[in-house]
Amino acid sequence: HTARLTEAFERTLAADERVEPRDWMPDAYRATLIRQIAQHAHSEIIGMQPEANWITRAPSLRRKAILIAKVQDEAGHGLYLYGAAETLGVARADLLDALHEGRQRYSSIFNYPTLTWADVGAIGWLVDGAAITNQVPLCRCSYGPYARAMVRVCKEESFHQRQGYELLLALARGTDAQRAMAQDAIDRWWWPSLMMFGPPDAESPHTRQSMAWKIKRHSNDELRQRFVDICVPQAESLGLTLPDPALRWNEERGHYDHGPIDWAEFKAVLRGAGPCNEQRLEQRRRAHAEGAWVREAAAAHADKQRERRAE
Ligand code: FAQ
Repeated sequence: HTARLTEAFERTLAADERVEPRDWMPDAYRATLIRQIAQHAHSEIIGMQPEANWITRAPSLRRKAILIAKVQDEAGHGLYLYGAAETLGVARADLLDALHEGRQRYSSIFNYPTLTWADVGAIGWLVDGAAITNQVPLCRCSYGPYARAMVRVCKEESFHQRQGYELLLALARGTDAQRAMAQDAIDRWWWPSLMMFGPPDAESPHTRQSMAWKIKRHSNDELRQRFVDICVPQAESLGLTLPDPALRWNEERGHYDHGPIDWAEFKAVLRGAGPCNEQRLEQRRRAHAEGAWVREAAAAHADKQRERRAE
């Protein structure tokens, strides 16, 4: 029986069709999706913190309105993603517990501080830029609910990326101090953005299987290279530099070569030893506790509605 189900599952993958929640799927496929989608959802909501740090200090009403909208979009992305994870048979409350207890991860990138206003621009340009590069192929992920969620998320993220680029462009064309602030932000966010794509292929335990299952469509290093190739000309048009003296066009490969990534730093951040790991989790736990009354009120309201309908 299982052999027949496995065969049907493999046929769906081979035909490039989507696996849907009611379809049979191998336990390990389900577990991998839960891990990746939950990590992705957690990243969206933890990712609200670094930028939210600047909402009250945005330099104009226009910039403030844009930033509030962006951070709100990230909350929305988290909700679609928790919803997609729930179709695999897990409860949102359990996923949040796993995040709060450090049993599930969120992206390394959100453990870095936002020190100046220019960091909001660098996050939009580089962090959202890396997120899009990684997520556009996920629109073709074999699991239907995740693939469909990615379509809207990517559209919103390309708006986020442009607002970051436009913000940096305004600073780059501003005073010397503004240009220096933009350059400093890029210097700090460049390398952590490259780490968002995950460990090098040779050290990535999940890539091979996830690619065979068509969850991932490209390896970590392929997407990282694609991102570097996109950013170099964009940095040139900003008139700012990327902090890597080894960056140069390789005619033979048809790609930019880049210098070595500090994987020890990446591992430290994953271990919880990044600059803001404790602060981010602490803030998340506090927000969850302070929101308990909202969840209780929503549940009471739903109960009342149900009772009324039953009358
Ligand atoms: N940070 O074998 P692999 C955003 C873990 S964008 C932390 O290569 P995989 C938008 C990995 O989980 C950011 N952990 O794993 C936004 C695994 O852990 P485990 C979120 C990382 O899954 C913008 C281990 O290392 N995007 O939020 C990282 O095949 C601005 C081995 O790695 C996504 O989550 C990392 N960077 O490939 C919001 C995209 N990299 O459990 C606000 C979806 C790896 O074995 C503001 N996810 N790990 O111990 C993916 O595409 C994949 O999961 C990868 C990792 C590519 C991240």
